[in-house]
Amino acid sequence: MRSAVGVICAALMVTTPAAGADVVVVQRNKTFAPSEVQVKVGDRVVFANEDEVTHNVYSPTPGLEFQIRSQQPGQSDAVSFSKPGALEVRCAIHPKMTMRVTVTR
Ligand SMILES: [Cu+2]
Repeated sequence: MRSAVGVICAALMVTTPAAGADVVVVQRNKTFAPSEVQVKVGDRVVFANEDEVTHNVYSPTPGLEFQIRSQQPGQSDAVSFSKPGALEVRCAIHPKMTMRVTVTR
């Protein structure tokens, strides 16, 4: 059992209304789909848990950290990005789950 990752950072806001577009990333069979997305600053990535298990999506990328925390099956949470960068996105519960979000201007 992996210990909870201590990523606690308010640099990015979760569930914030934004003028940008929404890009949906689903979690299914303990996998992110798609495994890579590209968005613009101000867009939101909506992480939708379509699995039958709880996930905990977060990014440890320095300066672009976020953490949704415990996300139940059927739950969706949006993350918006205030600056460009390449984020590694992971699940704190399932270490094999990874994906990438690239944010551009
Ligand atoms: Cu997970």
